[in-house]
Amino acid sequence: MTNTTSPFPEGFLWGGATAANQIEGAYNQDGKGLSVQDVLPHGLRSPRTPAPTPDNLKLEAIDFYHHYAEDIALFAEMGFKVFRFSIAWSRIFPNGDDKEPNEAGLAFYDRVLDELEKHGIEALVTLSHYETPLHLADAYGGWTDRRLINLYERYARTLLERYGSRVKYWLTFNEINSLVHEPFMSAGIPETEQLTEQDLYQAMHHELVASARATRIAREVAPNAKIGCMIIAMPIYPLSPSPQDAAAVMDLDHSNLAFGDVHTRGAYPGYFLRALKEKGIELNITDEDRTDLTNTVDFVSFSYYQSVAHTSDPAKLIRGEGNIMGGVPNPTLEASEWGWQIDPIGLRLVINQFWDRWQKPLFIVENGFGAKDQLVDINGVKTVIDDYRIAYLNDHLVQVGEGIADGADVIGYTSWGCIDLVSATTAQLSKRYGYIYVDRNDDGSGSLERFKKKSFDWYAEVIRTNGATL
Ligand code: BGP
Repeated sequence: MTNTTSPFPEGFLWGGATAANQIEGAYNQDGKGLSVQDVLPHGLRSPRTPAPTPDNLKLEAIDFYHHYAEDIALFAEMGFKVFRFSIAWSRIFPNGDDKEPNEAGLAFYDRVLDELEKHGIEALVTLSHYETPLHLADAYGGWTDRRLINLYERYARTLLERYGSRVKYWLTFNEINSLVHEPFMSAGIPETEQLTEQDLYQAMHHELVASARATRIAREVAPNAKIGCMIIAMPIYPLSPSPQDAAAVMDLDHSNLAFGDVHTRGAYPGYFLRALKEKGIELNITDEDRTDLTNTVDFVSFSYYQSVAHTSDPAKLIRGEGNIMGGVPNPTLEASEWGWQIDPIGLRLVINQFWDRWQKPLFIVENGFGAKDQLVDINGVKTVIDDYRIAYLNDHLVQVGEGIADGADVIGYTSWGCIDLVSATTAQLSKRYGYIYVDRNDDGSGSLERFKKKSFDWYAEVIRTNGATL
């Protein structure tokens, strides 16, 4: 339905987002190999284990592997136009460096796509969402090794050839700017004492080249596919009005914007090369790399949860809880239970900044509110009265509307964790984001039954009216 009072354009892609390791479970079924997530039982700040342990909730997750039809039907009931999910690299190439793909793994995603098509839901696929095959971490040192570019190319080509006519929107790496902050989870890089910044930035370069290669391959084998980069967006405010603080903000902002610049301009920006030089880092960039990087993306996607403040004063530089990207807490903002500061207006700022800078369509592929939910019984129906989640999402979507009214080309919005899933940072289920409650607890107990929360109907109405009810 079109509505003249909504700033959202017709055809706006409303939906939800997930990642394989956080929903699928079935971690060793049908030939799947291990990924780094299978040995990270307690989230990103805890050490990995040598092998999977029973306390790792991701091994079973919410068992989307066997519940996908039921879950997609619920997304369809909300009116989803698009569903974001990732393909588990180690389901397709169990070790990452196998010569041939695992047909059983490919067939699973065919079934998921069949189901989406049945309901007229567009697929948005992330090629690599914090799921590097474990063998590539153990035998290669993850993305520090240049050979991963070719291995990723083989993987990307396999997927683009197989699903290129069915999947229109693709993301190359989830939150690619997280690599230097979370090397193991983000890029399978073992966090040993020998690991240097030089290694990390070289690994970043390898991912950027691999990302551009995926774009190049898509042009060859899947001409209708639209390829996007995916970065963590985070507005950064000066802690004080001093020019020194403003300059510190610019520098920190540059360290994120560089990823969008490379993906949209096809080369490293000068400010970034300067920053590397000042750190004593020299990237090994081949001529072929330079040519690869010129394959720029069709759109820019990003996650948005929070903003931060920043200062030039080292004494005040105390990292906020739950913030993996640097900066300090902003004294003017409230935070979630996990210390993520809530800032809807920041989303409008980011939309404007990215649109002004890159002039590429923008896709908000993650945004949401993690909270502890209480399942209640209302007249015999189990539900969650999640007014706090509705408020967060409503306030953020109003700002998306503002950004669109400002002139930005925003093509879609997929809220994070549209169905409850295992949290990336805490590895728990009690940090919930969904419109759909999944009966599973942090101790692993629960029936896996699905229940609609209050936000389920709220979001369905937002989609039905194309945002006019916000
Ligand atoms: C992003 C990741 C997601 C997701 C989200 C929420 O950084 O791309 O995988 O999990 O953050 O984080 P968390 O699950 O820790 O609340």
